Amino acid sequence: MGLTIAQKIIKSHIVDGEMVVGQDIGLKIDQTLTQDATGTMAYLEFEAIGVPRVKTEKSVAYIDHNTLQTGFENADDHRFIQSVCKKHGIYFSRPGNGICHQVHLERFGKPGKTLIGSDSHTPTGGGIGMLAIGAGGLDVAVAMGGGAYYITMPKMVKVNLTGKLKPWVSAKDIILKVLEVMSVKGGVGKIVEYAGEGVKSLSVPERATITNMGAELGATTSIFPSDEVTKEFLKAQNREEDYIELSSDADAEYDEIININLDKLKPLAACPHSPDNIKTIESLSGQKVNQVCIGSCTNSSYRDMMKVAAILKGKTVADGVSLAIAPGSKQVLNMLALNGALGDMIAAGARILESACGPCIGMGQSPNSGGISLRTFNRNFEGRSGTADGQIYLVSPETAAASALTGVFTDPTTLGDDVEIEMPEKFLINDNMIIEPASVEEMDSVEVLRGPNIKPYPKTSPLSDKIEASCSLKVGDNITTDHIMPAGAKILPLRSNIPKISEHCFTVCDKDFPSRAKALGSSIVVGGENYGQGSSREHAALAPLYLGVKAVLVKSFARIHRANLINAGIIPLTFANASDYDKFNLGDQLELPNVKQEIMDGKNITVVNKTNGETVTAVCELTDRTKAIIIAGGLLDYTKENS
Ligand code: MIC
Ligand code: SF4
Repeated sequence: MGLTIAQKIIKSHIVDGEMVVGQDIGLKIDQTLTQDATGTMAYLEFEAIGVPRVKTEKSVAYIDHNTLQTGFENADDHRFIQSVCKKHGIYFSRPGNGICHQVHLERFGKPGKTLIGSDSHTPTGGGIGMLAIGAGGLDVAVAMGGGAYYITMPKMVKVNLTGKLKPWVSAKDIILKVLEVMSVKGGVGKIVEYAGEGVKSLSVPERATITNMGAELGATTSIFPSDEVTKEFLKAQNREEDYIELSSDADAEYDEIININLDKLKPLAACPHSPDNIKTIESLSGQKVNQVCIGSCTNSSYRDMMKVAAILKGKTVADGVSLAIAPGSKQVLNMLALNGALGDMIAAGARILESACGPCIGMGQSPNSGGISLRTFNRNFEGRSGTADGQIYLVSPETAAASALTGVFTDPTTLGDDVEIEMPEKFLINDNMIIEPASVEEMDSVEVLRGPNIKPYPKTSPLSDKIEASCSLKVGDNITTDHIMPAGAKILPLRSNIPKISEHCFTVCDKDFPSRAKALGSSIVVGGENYGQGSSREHAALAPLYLGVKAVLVKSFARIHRANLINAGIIPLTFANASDYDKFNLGDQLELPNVKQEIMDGKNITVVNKTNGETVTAVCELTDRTKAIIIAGGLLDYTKENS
């Protein structure tokens, strides 16, 4: 039987297990990336593992999330990461160099290689034919130390693209369409591969927009073939030697096939508060807009920015609209500055931000109360913008720029002739903001610089025979990591300080959760479907760990968050019967009377609700390895015990 693209890369990297859907497989990891908001923890964990120099082909640390420096914390974290990188063999991308995924695509991504990153949008690399997967910081630390990265062998989905996008319709509209079809949980346990005639007409950055936002499907990753378009892109980045051709075999088998006719696609928006709440721009047209933000790892490439500049040229942003633009990388920003496009944006009244995540992670530019904000980003979860009642719509750069000028939702297809943006024959290459690590001879003399806000990993303990705990919180479906561990300008500077950041855990849902959980000592969180969707932030597991959460009992989990819970030694339980969810309430006294033995024996865990006398069965699907991790008290203890 022929293989899909992802199966080919998996086959050449598998070091443990078999390529059978549903089985745990260990992969050799060629490259890693971290960003600063997850990076400090990842490097503290790497230090705790005790490997002196990374064993990957290339590991890169980016500073792009916590770039607002309203106190010493973020700057200290940047300095810490820079010094760790120097010492341990990691390349350091300085603040100002751009958003991790955009820069990685430009300068480091290679078709056919494996990449894991401590950021859920790492699948951006799929746009260049990499098997690029988002993971928890600890998984990245283990991979940097030479350890395998484990995933459940996913099912394969083929998205067959026919036809060609009509003028003003964008790659963003393709992924919004896929989200409409598959939903935010439709990709769990799957890899999405793009195929068909339509692929050829998409440039690498457009492909990367699509694989980037595949994270919102809950998919393990998404990937495009590596073809002539890929080769041209690598050539223009002066990296032609990194090219290999990669496509699926003609007789490759897919578990699911989705057909999208690009000719028929219209400009779309994901409406508040979920990336799969899709409507056409046409149906929203005329509604007032207060803010427009253009940028983020989804839509900040040279092509996107040039398109926006062309739409804005010679015009003025509507009064009552604030337009913020953050080009994705120094390369992009510098090219716009040199060719005049930046001048067109500034002249139109755009507020130019540094090349970083910025408003996407609530680092500034929160909209006004109840404000309607059109963003080219990938997530519109409630409160993420920093304004609790902000109404965030996710749209293409074309729709965003057109609407910024009119002040109302505007379908860009009404703009007349499209502007064609040629991909440059050569990008502007200047890697002067990437610092190389110290040589093997010099690395020992590098001092790691720590600030007072950097606190150690929380205390863990091996699994006990039984757990007695109260239900400290009951939540519904689609709880995101932004609910569990909110971000934003005030909380992000605490990413290196678990005791402090824990004070904000779940406060979006219930402001008393942190004090209640702490007072209870041991507790269990109960939730619905797709629990933990969104970010890879392991803080959404480490803060609960610090607050004494022993298990999470839900209807279903999102992939990365479930892995982060296991890594933190928190037991991920799902209801055997989803209706048992109704048998649990806040404050109930719960007991897992025989949990350790039951975990060792198989997968069924008894949960007794002592408050109402009900006993239910929960499922804890673990492999031998993940069982050992839970029993050891988490991946850090397990790794130390086994190395
Ligand atoms: C996000 O988009 O939510 C983030 C911020 O990039 C996160 C990582 C983090 O929380 O630090 C992600 O996507 O993994
Ligand atoms: Fe940064 Fe936003 Fe991309 Fe996350 S989704 S990496 S916050 S730009």
